[in-house]
Amino acid sequence: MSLANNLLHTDDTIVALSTPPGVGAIGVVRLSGPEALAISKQLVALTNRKELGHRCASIGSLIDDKGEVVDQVILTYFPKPKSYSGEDIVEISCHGSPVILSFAVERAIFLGARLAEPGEFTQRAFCNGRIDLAQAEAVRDLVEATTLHQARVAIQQVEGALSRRVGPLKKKLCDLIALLEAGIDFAEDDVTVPSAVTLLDRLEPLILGVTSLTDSFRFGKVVRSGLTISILGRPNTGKSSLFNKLLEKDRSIISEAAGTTRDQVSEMLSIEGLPVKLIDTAGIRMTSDVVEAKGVEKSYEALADSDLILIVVDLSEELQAADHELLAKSTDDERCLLVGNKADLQSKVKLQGDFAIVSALTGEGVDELRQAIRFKALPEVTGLGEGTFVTNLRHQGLLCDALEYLRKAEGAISDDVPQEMLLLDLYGALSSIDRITGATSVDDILENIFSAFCIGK
Ligand SMILES: Nc1nc2c(ncn2[C@@H]2O[C@H](COP(=O)(O)OP(=O)(O)OP(=O)(O)O)[C@@H](O)[C@H]2O)c(=O)[nH]1
Ligand SMILES: [Mg+2]
Repeated sequence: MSLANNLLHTDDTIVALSTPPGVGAIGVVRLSGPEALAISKQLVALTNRKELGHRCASIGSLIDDKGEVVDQVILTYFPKPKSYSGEDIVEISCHGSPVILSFAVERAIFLGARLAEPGEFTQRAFCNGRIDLAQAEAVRDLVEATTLHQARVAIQQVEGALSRRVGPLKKKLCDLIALLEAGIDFAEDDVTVPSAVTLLDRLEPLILGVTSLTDSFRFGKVVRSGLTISILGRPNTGKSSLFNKLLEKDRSIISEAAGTTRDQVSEMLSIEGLPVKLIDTAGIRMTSDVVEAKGVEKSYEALADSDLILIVVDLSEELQAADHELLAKSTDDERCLLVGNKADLQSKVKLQGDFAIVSALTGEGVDELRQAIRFKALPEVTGLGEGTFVTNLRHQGLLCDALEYLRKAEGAISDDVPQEMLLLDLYGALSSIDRITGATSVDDILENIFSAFCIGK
């Protein structure tokens, strides 16, 4: 059965292994639903007590159908409604043998539980109003985080950071819809039809709010999927040395011969918590060597796919034609970050504008370069916490849809289109926003109309 079929089916009890399959020191079997407590009582004989305490650990024996002991386990009972799923939950920590864990799950199924679908505990948390949709999606991001920084952002969203930003926008939209509905439905009851100026005044902050969210996706994408950084420069400037230094291992070949790197070398790493694909490229120069020329071609290709480009120049030598070409590029392309290398040697170059100074040989300035990379990829945007960035492509799509509807509504007001038509656009925006956090019911809007206008005289 798929999750969609299960969506409204939450009156049974589900069971699953919550820790990864395979051998471990412990493995946790989790039950959620109305029979969770009853099933766990038949599954485990408590050692010291008759009843499980609320939210505390109790020791017991996992037993088979004949009452024979299979394992010594710890039970934790989280009574509804303040559990993760909003239902009764019992977690059984067994010793981490796959045989014991399968036995516990199978025995729970025999006693009346059903094997949980992937994500079903979180789905129940959503159905029981413990979390909204955006929070549920962030749980998945948290579980899949590959850097600590991604985890920190995801946990902020699990705690509702994004929902708290979307919520007030949705409230403003509902207010505006209520204002229009009341004007249309109760026109005879002396409810004034809102003027175009009033409507535009109300619409403007909504458009701004949604725009600032869609703009944040540029940064949210960096947090979620990371970024691609290529290192570019003429031969022998120390690109491979810098690549290895950032990577903290000798991955790329370094030599004093110009044209050492001929093919692209790439590695994944974390820079200040951001997942990065770092690419070392062949030094850019005119060359008659066919293989090296191919490498140079690839270096230019790497440019196109990169979110950030480190342009490396050798400070210990006068700038050459290839350097000037790349420097011109770095001023035109805002993805470029200029890096002056070989700071340990006598400098013959004076760089202009923004740049970082490093020595790939001694490591001097490399930490500062990491910070500069992080700042360039993720500037401190207007006081927004990173948890409020839109990190999810689905959310971004829905916000763009909402924005389109709001802009249409704005045009409709200016063109004096009938307010019924305007409402259609606003409902369109609401339905897109609803799909981020969960639905607004007709009751929400009605309640808003009546509370705001005291109709019912
Ligand atoms: N003194 C000093 N030498 C460096 C520094 N960085 C690199 N070198 C030396 O410069 C030479 C070239 O370094 P590479 O890292 O191979 O340069 P590259 O830019 O990758 O060169 P190609 O792959 O040929 O394009 C080597 O002899 C390095 O040891 C530095 O910061 N200071
Ligand atoms: Mg190289």
